[in-house]
Amino acid sequence: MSALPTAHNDDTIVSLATPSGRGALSVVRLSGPLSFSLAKRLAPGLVLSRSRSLASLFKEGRLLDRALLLLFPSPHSFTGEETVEFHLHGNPLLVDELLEALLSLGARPALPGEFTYRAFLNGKLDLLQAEAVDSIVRALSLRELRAAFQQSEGLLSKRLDSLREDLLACAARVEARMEFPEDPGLFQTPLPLDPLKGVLQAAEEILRASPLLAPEAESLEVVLLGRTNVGKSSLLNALLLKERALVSDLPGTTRDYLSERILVKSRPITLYDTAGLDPSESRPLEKEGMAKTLGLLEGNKLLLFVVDASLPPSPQDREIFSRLSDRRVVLILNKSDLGRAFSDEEAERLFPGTIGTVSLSAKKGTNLPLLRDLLERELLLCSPEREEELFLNRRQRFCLQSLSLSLRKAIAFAEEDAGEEFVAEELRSALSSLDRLTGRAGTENLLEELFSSFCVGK
Ligand SMILES: Nc1nc2c(ncn2[C@@H]2O[C@H](COP(=O)(O)OP(=O)(O)OP(=O)(O)O)[C@@H](O)[C@H]2O)c(=O)[nH]1
Ligand SMILES: [Mg+2]
Repeated sequence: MSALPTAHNDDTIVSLATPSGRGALSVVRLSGPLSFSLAKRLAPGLVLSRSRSLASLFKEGRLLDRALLLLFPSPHSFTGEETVEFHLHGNPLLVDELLEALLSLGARPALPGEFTYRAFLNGKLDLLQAEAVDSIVRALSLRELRAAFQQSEGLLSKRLDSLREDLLACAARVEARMEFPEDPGLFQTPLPLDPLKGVLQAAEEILRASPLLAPEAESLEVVLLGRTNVGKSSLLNALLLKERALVSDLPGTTRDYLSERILVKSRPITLYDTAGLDPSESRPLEKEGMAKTLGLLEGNKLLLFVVDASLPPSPQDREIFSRLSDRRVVLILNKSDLGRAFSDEEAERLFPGTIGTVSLSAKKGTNLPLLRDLLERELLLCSPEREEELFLNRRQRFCLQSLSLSLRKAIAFAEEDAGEEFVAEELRSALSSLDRLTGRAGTENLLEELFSSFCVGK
């Protein structure tokens, strides 16, 4: 990824801001000092004092499109620079024509994240808000989206600002004691232990308000497993609402496991379809597939144990099930459309200790909502929703953790009377972690890396 051109921030940059492809509209965003004049070159009829106009765009004397143009004078735009948005008809050919025209007039293609980067440089957003803009685009669940939006509005920034003020006040008191050791008035002021503990508590509260810290904690992982031919792949397809996995009436269809994400009540779940388990299997490829299935069972995954309920339970089912003791297992009685060879009660006796039983038909889709409800319940169990949530990314979490570590050390030094210098040193590093978190003090490398992971046009 090319570095963001910190030295060329007065270029006028352009990019498609909507997904490429056909649709009702495509939006092209142009930002930088030449924006208005370039727009005027393409749309001679444009009145620059109006914030929005329906304008005819011309390229080499030919009418290109009639488009809605939004004009944002500096500093009243997302980037803080003069900005024009072109709302074109949604055809990639038109977009290319417009981009080409703007580039030939002196604009340059925007790099990934460059619009947000400029907003940050121009003080429109702090680093946390800028990251939140990216999170809004990437959010996979409503819950994450809500948190990202609050963060883009400065929720976290405000809390960190007040935390910084308190921390500065503590640091100032410690530094003053070092500066004027002779001054009896100051010397008698104790080290600011309680205020420091308050700051530590506030920092740790922020960490705790992020229930879904790691991306893996956010997504429930669910493995479909069972004997061959019981309908695991059919169930995966039914939950995905598309024919993702091959289904056939021959046992051993699925050999390599595959994974897909689904949303349940707007939250992501990773589903694995696996090779059917047949303890009597001896063919090498099939055996390898089964070994992979068993490998997948590691970790804290929810297991959907699928059986064909239209046939009497087989010893193979029992054998597989016996290997799943102490795991979270849901019993799926599939093919119930073909009639049931045993009752729910018998099933529970044969396969005891599961967290639930769902009788369904993957083929007909019967009772799938019951399974989805059960999955939703499991999701909520892994992280109950709270009033206020923060979805911290790895970088943010790392800064907060270093902040809290430095504060702990500072408090320990203060408590054991180790000397002001030690306390002061830890407080300085706590402040620097905090400033790295909000972007008040960020090295250019960090910024470049961060923004270049955004989408182009953001
Ligand atoms: N009647 C009926 N047939 C089903 C149902 N679910 C699956 N089948 C059929 O059962 C056969 C096996 O289905 P698959 O989904 O390939 O089963 P699988 O467990 O993934 O099989 P392997 O990949 O071999 O392990 C296919 O012919 C499906 O159409 C169901 O709910 N009702
Ligand atoms: Mg299969």
